Amino acid sequence: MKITSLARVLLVSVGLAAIPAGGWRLAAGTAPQNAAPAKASQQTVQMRIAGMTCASCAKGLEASFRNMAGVVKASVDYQAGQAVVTFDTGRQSVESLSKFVARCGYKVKETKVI
Ligand SMILES: [Cu+2]
Repeated sequence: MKITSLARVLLVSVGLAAIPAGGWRLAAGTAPQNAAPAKASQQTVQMRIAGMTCASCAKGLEASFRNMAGVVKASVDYQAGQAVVTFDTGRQSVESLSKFVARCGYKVKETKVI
């Protein structure tokens, strides 16, 4: 499941990079099979999160993170009040992830890129 969604994210990224504005038509002279996409740049952020009141909050937030485009890995710990999220910097940022947490009803107290 995890691998499948990661693969989907990668395929979508490759697709977006490979599809010209006009559609699937390949530009003359390009050789897509040789144009392996560069490994997406990734970052991991640790967030202190307030407002989680039970372990289910953490599980739910973790699942929500994992469904976000560009999120590679996510774990949320209720006891520690902390989330650790690895993301593709082309698709998410510390700011976008923080806003997402706020939209989920929690409060980001502190973030640290690790
Ligand atoms: Cu809860």
